[in-house]
Amino acid sequence: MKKILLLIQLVYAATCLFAQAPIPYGPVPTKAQLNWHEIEMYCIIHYGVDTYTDKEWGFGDESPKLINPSDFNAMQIVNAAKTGGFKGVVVVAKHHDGLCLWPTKTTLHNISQSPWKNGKGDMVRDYQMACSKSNVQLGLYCSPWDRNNLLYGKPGYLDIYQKQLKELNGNYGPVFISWHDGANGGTGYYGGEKGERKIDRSTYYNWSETWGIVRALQPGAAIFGDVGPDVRWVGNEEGVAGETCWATYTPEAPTPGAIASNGFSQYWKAVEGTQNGKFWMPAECDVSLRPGWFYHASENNRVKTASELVRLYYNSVGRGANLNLGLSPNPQGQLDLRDVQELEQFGVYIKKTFKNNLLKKAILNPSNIRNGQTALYGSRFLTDSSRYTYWATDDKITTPFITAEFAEQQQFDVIQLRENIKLGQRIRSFSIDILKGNDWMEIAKGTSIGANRLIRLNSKIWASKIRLRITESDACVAVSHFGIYNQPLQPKTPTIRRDKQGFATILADKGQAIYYTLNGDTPNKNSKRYLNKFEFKSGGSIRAVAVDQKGRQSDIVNHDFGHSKLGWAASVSVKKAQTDPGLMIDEQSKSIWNLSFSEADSILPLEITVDMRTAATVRAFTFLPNSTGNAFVDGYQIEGSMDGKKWEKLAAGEFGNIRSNPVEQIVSMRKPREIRFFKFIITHLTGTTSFGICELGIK
Ligand code: FUL
Repeated sequence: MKKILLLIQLVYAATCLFAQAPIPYGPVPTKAQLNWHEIEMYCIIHYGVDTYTDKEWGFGDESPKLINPSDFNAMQIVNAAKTGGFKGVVVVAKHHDGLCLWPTKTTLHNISQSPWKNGKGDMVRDYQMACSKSNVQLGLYCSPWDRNNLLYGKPGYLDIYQKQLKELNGNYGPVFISWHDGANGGTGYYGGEKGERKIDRSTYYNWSETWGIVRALQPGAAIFGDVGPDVRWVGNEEGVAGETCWATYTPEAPTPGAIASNGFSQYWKAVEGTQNGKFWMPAECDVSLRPGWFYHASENNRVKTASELVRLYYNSVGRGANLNLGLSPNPQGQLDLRDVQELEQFGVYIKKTFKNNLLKKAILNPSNIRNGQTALYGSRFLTDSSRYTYWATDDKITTPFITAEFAEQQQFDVIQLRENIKLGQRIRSFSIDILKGNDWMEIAKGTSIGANRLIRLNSKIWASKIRLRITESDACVAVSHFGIYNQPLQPKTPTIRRDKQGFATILADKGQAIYYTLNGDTPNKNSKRYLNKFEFKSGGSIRAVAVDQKGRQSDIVNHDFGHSKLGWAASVSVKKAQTDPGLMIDEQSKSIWNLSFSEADSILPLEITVDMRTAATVRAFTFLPNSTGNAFVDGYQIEGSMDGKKWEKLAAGEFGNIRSNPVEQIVSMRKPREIRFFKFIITHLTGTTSFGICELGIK
């Protein structure tokens, strides 16, 4: 009897406590979404036929025989991600070219037809094993668009796609994310029929049924799609969320081509989400470590540096979104050393930054604690390691503050805040002050916190008293983390420029020595010291490092230059209204040659002829599109000539994924060519009304 009474009392006490907890506000994350938030950073791995054909989107007619890596090593790839601090990897099990990297029963176009492991291999299985060994979570991407499949675009394909999802989600253990993207329909091989297949992307895949399959097999997986259902695409492939970024979202149809005032190439409301939106649908920021998603040897000098990754981290994870970084194994089946090193340096830097929350040694004084229950909602929960214990205020208190007092002055340059998102996204805006003499001085402010909010100050600040003010909240606050941190000191990465005359300059902060290499080697204190600008007309790669007086090294900066364009002239085959063709060859990526048109057919094929004035050896052509245009060049042909009369076709093809990832496109030649003139012939455009070219060049 006594025991029963005690139990009743306990249940009563627990109910009281529960009743006093803040009521969740608005939509809240599911278990799968909570897990996704905790992961914060993961990598998506693109490897397949494109790795061997030097393309971003395979056409679908590539032979599986191309896949024959000498040293495929899932462990090396997964470990590199892990060392960088990434807690998951998403394996691209099938890309748009349709080649399945696992021995599927749904199509012969799969890894069993490749010479790798005599057709007995299964790359998805290798990744699964590597992930479970390294304690990294596995995610899977099976492209809905399949340019190989005969039935794509017809009703029969859905069954195949759903069966592929069943195999992947049923046979490889738990996955944390099921990734689905929006690229679909268009030209392709389609079982040999070739041509264009159009689909209605909102009905063709019967998403409710298709996602139902994933849900049933993988209840712990968050489902990513352009517009959710669990995780939304941020709307660019630059890895950047809006400065204000809500985890909640009321989807709207995208407005293709519209240019946002904040400079994003394609404005989707997804970049900021919706304050008080209908659904919990946080943003994923995807961006590749290299310019493209697949490996291209021509991009080996353009691997993002650790400090670029740090910037992306603050612009994605630091805004409550997740970072999905693209990794591109090489034809041998591993990541290049440079990619591994940048990941590692990035991981070390972030770890060092967040090792020590200085607020742990401060006395925290909140202006209000919910029901006065310090033990349940007090400020000590702000500096513990849990994301779900929290400081809360009384229901009516929506603009509280909290002061932090140190025994002595502290130096810091990063501020971190988190809400307990199990209770929804509640806070609209906040400010941070420091005490200067007798006055509070605001040093930072922002809107939206959610799962994570980081503010990186421009310079280090000293203070012994800091204050967090919640300036607007939709409900009483539930803050789970407040931290201040000090980034490791490191000289600023040098910058490299080349002027119109073809001279290269390397700049670093005062008092720092610069060392550089021109042969691709990693520069260090033993490399050539930079003293004056030098001639660099024919281009190539410059790598530089700054070293301060204490011997600390900056990040290494890489810059790939094409041939200098001094004296070049350009002309265009149509007489329509357009800006000066010279803008395409002025070495200024911001100046754009633009052309407006109504029907693509009326201007295509469109020829741009460039006279380089003297003959040059060409290893590759480069094309930088205008990322803010309505239309993009995705079909091209390149011709070369010595005299401007007799032309030879040098290359033709498609710029896959150019709309979503409008980076510089490089068309490499098998053999270097000696030419004086080249023609860039546009054979196809995606979209209508206007398009632009920032630069054309050679390497
Ligand atoms: C996009 C695809 O079209 C790209 O090729 C790449 O896979 C990227 C991650 O997603 O939608």
